[in-house]
Amino acid sequence: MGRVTQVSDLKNGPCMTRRTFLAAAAAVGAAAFLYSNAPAVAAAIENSGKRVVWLRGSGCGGCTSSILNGGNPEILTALGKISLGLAYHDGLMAQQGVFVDGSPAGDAGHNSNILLDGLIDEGKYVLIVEGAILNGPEGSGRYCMSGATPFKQVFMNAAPGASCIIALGTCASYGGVSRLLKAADATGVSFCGTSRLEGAMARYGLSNSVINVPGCPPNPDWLLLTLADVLSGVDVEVDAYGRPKAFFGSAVHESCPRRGAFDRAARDDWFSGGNCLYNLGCKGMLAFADCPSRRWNGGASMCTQSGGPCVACVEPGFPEAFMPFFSKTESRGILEDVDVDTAAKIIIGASVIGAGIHAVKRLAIGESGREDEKGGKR
Ligand code: FSX
Repeated sequence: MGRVTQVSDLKNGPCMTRRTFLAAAAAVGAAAFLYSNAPAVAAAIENSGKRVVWLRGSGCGGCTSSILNGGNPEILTALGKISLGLAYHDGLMAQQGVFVDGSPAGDAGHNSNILLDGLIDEGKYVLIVEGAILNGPEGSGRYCMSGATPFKQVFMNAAPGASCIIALGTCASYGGVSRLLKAADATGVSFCGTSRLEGAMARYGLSNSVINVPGCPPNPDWLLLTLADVLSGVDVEVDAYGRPKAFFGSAVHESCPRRGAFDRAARDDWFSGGNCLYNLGCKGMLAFADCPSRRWNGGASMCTQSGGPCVACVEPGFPEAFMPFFSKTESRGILEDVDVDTAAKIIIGASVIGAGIHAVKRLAIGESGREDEKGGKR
């Protein structure tokens, strides 16, 4: 992560290093950032000649919906502002297929298979992958088909020519909800849960660089700003789970709008109150995302603000590590025997160093000073 790109090299405007670029993006949100920096990003993207190919595997479609619902800026304005060429997205393209309206479709303008093959031949695109990659049954990948081809094969065809891969959503990042069905043998692009070895890249012997933009669904800002970075040639600094630190560097608990209630030990035992949601299963201490400061739906609100306990949807262990969603964290054994107030202090410290759930658990156990059966500190 040593390279520092001068964005000013790419456009007329104020000098901006990688660090200030990311900091500005994280601080002001996509709307303000794109409105003030769009000419720079657009110039960089035009010069780069890069396009985006967007593939969709096993998911609910909520990732695309979330991006389309990003009202500030809405997606068309955002794409126009950064001159982004979205070359392929099977859910947003016009009707395409072998036959369209009863007539054979034998060209790239009407047949998405031909279009995608042509883009793959040309290479040098940013590949967005949405949804998990399924290997079942028995390694065939046929539980998730794209036309007549297993999605697994479509991904394997497209990945090598990508200059960068963005895994969009928790399914594409870590396997997500699809991992609950064991027979599906689901995996994310570079991770399966917390395991890199089980991720699709390692399994299929691929080596492209991958950035994870998790969330079930992801916030539109996270994708738009990551794309702006990638397409501008700016390095994106990521954490141990491949997430941009600018968006996933601190625990939701740290700046939760109900944090004051937590500190006063004012915790609700049923929904619709105005206090801390910890007793209702909130996992904000274990979820690393900037939802409280960025918020959703054009900055209107976020889960805990609107009364819903955080379910840690951005984490590699989501969903099974955090289920049942409405049970207290201690009862899942995640924090073991550390009481919630001690854990909260440790987690704030862990946020500072950008630690994820495993580091939090390790720190929590370390602070409790327990010894394992072999006599060593765990
Ligand atoms: Fe997964 Fe996307 Fe959750 Fe859904 O397609 S990240 S199930 S919101 O939408 O992949």
